[in-house]
Amino acid sequence: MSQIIEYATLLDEAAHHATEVSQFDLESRLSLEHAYAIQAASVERRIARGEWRVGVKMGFTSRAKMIQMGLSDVIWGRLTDGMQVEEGTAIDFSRYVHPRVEPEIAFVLKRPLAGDVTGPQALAAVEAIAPALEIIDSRYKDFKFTLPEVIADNASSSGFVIGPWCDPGIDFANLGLTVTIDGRVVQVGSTAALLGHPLRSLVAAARLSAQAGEPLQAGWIVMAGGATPAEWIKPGQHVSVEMERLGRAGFHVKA
Ligand code: OOG
Ligand code: MG
Repeated sequence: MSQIIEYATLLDEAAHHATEVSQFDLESRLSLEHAYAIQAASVERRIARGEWRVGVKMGFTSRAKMIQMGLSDVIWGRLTDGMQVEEGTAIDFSRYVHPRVEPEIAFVLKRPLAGDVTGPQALAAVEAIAPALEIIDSRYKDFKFTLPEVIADNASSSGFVIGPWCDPGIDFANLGLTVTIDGRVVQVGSTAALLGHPLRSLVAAARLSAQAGEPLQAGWIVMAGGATPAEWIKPGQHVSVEMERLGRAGFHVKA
């Protein structure tokens, strides 16, 4: 127990002050259960500072991300309002350790969704879908971690940017997308990269959140996971994702 609090404090302080920490579980001795307990305790510290829970993010739901980070298990993290970056605004680079960005699709729910649900059941709970960007920022030195370590670090959650909310009746199984940094296309992909269909990521989120005793709530956002490898971001840049049929979402990094 004391070790859970100790690591939760270490990681939360690092996220809060944008400092890096050394890996503490190089041999993956920490169980996944303990890793999620550390994550929960670290997010509790954010809640105690006045942030509130707004949803869930999924990780390693595409092969591109699994290959980039060398891990192959789907993970999840907790989103708070403090992580949301308003579309079109500028972030302060000094609030991050070594941020990266990746294109995702976001869901917002109109009703709770819990347990083992089917794709159609998951879709029926969706109020809207949106093109989105996730700003990930591992607190570990050199952005390197083991599976339990990244889970403990709230799956590198740091920021998320949501574009226009769209009708979930649009077929979003395989929408082309591009990530542009300063006018240069740096990644090209498709929403199909997410477990073959982004809805599968929502189905997994419903199961995993319920298992953790925190079922998905009406009004919650679910970020489905990066569809391409993540890109480093630097001060002064403008970053955007353009998604077929759904539109775009972007942000600036202050110089
Ligand atoms: C871990 C978080 C993974 C995704 O979309 O796959 C993730 C990381 O890559 O640092 O957010
Ligand atoms: Mg992500």
